[in-house]
Amino acid sequence: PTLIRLNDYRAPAWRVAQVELAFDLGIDTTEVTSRLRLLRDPDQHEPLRLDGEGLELLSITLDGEALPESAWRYADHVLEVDGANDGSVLETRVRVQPAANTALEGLYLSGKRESGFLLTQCEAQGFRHITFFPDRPDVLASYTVTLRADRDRFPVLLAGGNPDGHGDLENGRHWARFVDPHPRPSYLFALVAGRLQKIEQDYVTSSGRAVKLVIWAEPDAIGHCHYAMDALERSMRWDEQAYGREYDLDVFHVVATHDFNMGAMENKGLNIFNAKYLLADPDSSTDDEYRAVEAVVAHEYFHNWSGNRVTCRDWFQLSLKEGLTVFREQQFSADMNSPSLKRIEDVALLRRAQFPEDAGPLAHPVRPAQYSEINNFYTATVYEKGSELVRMVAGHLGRAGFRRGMDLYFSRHDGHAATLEDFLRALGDANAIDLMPYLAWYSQSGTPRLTARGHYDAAQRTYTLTLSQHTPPTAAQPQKQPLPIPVKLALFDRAGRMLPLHLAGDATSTPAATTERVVVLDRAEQAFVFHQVDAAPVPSLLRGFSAPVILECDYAPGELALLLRHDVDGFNRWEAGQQLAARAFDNLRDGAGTSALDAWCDALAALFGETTLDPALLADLLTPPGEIELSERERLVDPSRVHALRLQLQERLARRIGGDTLLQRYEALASHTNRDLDALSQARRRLKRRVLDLLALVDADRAQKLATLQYDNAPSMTDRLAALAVLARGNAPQAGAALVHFRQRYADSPLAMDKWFSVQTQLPGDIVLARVRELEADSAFTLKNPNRVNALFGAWARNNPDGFHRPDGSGYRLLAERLAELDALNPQVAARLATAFNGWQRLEPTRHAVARAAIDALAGRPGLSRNLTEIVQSMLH
Ligand code: B3K
Ligand code: ZN
Repeated sequence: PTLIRLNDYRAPAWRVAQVELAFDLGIDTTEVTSRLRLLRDPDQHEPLRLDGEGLELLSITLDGEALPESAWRYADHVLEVDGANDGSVLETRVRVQPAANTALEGLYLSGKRESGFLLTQCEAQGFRHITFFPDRPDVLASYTVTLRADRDRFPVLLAGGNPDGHGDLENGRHWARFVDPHPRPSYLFALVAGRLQKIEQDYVTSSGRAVKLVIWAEPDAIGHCHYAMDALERSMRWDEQAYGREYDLDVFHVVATHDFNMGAMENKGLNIFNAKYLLADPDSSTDDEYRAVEAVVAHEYFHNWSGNRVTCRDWFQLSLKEGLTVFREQQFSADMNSPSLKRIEDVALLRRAQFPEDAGPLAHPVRPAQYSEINNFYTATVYEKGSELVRMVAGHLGRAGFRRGMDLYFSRHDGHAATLEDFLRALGDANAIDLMPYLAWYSQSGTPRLTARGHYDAAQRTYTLTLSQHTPPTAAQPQKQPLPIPVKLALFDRAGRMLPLHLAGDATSTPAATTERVVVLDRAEQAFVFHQVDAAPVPSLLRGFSAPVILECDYAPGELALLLRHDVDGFNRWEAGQQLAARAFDNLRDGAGTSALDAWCDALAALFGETTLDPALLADLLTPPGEIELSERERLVDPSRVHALRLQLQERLARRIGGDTLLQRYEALASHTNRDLDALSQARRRLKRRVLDLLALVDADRAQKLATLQYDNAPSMTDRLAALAVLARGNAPQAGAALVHFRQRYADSPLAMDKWFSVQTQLPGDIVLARVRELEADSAFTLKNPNRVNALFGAWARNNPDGFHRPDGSGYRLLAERLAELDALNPQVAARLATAFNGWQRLEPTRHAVARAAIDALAGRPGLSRNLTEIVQSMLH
């Protein structure tokens, strides 16, 4: 397959000034008429070439004249047309087949043919499945879209932009038109047509523009859209206050669908959401899902500026909109909830999803240099690491400086397609700082290792901190260069107090010394000397996770325990606890010493008794790094052993706290029976879940009885699912009845049923495979629905490493077989699921051999999609 390279970028030879689209909508066939007013780059002399995939061309005219067959060619997904000039108008009419579209890209049907609705997904290259167009993000055009359809079957007709009239047609048909005043790339096109219901809200922007907010869903789901509406209003207000950005159309439509390849899509004026990230109600959504709805609603809304008004020049710049928008969404969520809990969640995700990606065969820079299939690059690296890069730069500039930079970025590039260089230049120009050194972070893959060594000189009263960096080679990049690494730090004395910092080289006029500051390591190694230090301090490094690196520092366990007990910042405490837990894990694995294990258990047992601690933070403190993260520390990975050791680690903690203490705490927490969403209620549920999990490790019987009670009396899905998880994971005698009850009670709620599938994939290692096979035979399972596929196969392969990595290779073979079937239906979803094989190269020899055989067999199948081929081939290299 051909590789697209960043270095080959050329400005388009042909642009489009105006697009007029007319759709005659039908479930089986839809006809699309397109009129493009073309602009030619006078310096380029290529013939007009338009992208188009799977289109049945019905007619084609140029400047009003029907074109003879000799004047155009349509082959290999390109339509080439002779005789076009600057200002020419090309009109094409094509036919597409929505109901037959199982890839869910372009125009497709959501739901059943009798009751479902039509919708589109264009990013990255779906528009070429709808009509002929130069389908690249640097071609910005003005859109007028007319939809025509049967009124009974499609009472609601929506497209992006402002409404511009509607009316009746003959034969029970009707029409609606939408005009978008803002030029935009084709990937932001969207339409929706069908029987949908709505909720509405009036909104006035801070400068006084009246906007109608409308959320659309199928009749049974419309009652679950109120939380999303509330989150949308808060997002809009927040972007006005934090970034001075207002909404820019008269209407903002949001639509929920159960059939969607990813989370949601920021189409201009017509966001489309996977129902999982839009619908929320206490009976079928967990607290975590409420927060995910809030975050994704905000994320898609924020794209209106970071992505839509200023878009990407090419897909290599994807992180320009995604990394930036994730960062903005993280800031928003931090403001709406607890900043330290949000930071914990984000760093945990980075370590669970991005670090392994960056250390394995799929490693790629935040700005990749090449790709075969762009849809494979909507990754944790582009999104989450991309956000960390923005965070580093924002930290460098400070709050006011970053805002100044963002203002300049938006005003300089409004209505245009930009690059990452443009972004850094605007931020730098607004602050008279050269930020270009940060560009290296965008082109270098792999996670840097930051090593810290401290030396205290009692005679001089100095503390010298030597920092060094090293990035191990990655798949396609053997050589690495040093990067600018901002290290936020503090020094603690042995009583747990922060010390004033006097850094050598700082201006003597520095006002009262601060206790926390940032030093930037921008070469391989550098020493920082602190003066007036009375005794050997304990350094707290990389505070707030100030750079996406792996810190290696040979702390004594007692020093980490001190930070865990005394740091004032919740995130830093958690971080010290995570490092200590990882060392405790090493203790158990190596059987040599228990000093870290003891320190970790003692510190947490002491914190467990502190009543002033936020219960949610305590829950997070009581959670050691996950199995994937712990596996990253192993040279050869035996997932079953990692699983067993991590259980043992938690069991030791539970014993140290004590079964009775856990029980008492559980009972105290269980006495609050409500389903309120305020922070304290959510925090109590979170801690209750964690305490019950720990109790299950020391007194399984007791915990399962409590879980059964909790399941039966649960006022909310959060409590219900937590209880069900304890029963299912422990393969408890009561699990069967609870699962039958759940299956029946939630049969009509797809989002709850997804949880029913997922929770059963967490059975212990040897028995889960049979369950996965039973579940895929269940009448509620289908390979055609991405959420269902991820709920079963994704949850099993990603969240139950012990249950997926069976030593006989049965897990690998099952996944590989299903991937091949899925690929024929939906290549995007298949390719993403295939990344669950990431890390296979580091498996111990037995599993390594059977994993290789399964991946080889998959790679050898004929007819795999470009999507899956690229992932599988990278895996094998
Ligand atoms: N921009 C979309 C993702 C599109 C994925 C295409 N395969 C959602 C988002 O990041 O907001
Ligand atoms: Zn996004």
